[in-house]
Amino acid sequence: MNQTLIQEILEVVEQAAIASAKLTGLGQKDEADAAAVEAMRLRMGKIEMKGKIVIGEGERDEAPMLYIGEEVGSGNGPGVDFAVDPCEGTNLCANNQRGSMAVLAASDTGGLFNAPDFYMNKLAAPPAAKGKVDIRNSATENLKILSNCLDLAIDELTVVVMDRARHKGLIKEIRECGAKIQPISDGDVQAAIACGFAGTGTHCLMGIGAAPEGVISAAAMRALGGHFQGQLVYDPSIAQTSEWADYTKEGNIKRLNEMGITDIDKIYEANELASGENVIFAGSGITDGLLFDGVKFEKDCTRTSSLVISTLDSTCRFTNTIHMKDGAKSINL
Ligand code: VTB
Ligand code: MG
Ligand code: MG
Repeated sequence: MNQTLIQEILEVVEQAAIASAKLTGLGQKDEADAAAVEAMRLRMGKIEMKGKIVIGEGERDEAPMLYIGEEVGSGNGPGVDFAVDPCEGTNLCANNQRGSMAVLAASDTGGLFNAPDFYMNKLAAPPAAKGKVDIRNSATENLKILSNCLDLAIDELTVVVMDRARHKGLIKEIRECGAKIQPISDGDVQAAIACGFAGTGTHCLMGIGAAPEGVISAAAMRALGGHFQGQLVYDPSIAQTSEWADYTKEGNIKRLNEMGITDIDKIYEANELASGENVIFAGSGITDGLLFDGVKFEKDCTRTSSLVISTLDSTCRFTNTIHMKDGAKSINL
């Protein structure tokens, strides 16, 4: 992987964000997702690389584009593996709510955990708490550690938790500690990464979201030096999701084993989920959010706001791009 890849990858997420953003607020989540997928694939195709999707829109049969195993790019150049979520938070996009973004993680071949389409218990925290908080601890214990590491009182800490039935006990425990809960309906990738930056008002992400999104979050947190741990969830009584209405714990364990995952209770550190020599994360806002704004359409231009984190040059780049329309004479910056 090389430096020019950073710029190209930025453009990939920008184009996906613009494509989805054309459909924000229209209540069309599948269409917004499809538009982002198509735009992402088109821009990726122009990159000189032997790219491969390792986390994508699903298996080849159900996903016509950006399916797991799909080869992307020109076919020449460095080998790059991708975990993509072209429209992370499709509901947020469809309802014009905060936190939807086009997102991906890239690494050298074999550098990203091929996460199954399962759930994952996650813990994300700022760099100052890296390796100090631990997903094996209770929420109460972790909040005490976080308070020490950040030099903030517990009632000054904000913890993001997905608003789900499965988190009833967790939310109660966090409230009893006195910390502030920020419930989100979707979009735990953005919340996890927001923990990595001071000033976002988000100090911790706790709870269960999707595993593929966990790998993307881990890649970003590894690259910026934040804390991220994940543990797969295979018990439907813990996940409490309608998606798994017909699934059993035993069946899920069998599925994991078939995928080669035998240590089913393993706790994965960020550098195990994103283990490549180099890792790049890129996200571009579809709607406004914790990290950046969403796409803004103007008469003569379209404005995107993005973040690229890269271990190649140890940078976090917050970028504002004005995409000028053909014939634009004056741009009101
Ligand atoms: C999770 C979360 C994502 O969708 O995948 C969620 O990680 C789906 O969880 O950020 P449920 O099945 O419990 O609804 C997102 O919120 C959006 O992709
Ligand atoms: Mg998606
Ligand atoms: Mg998603």
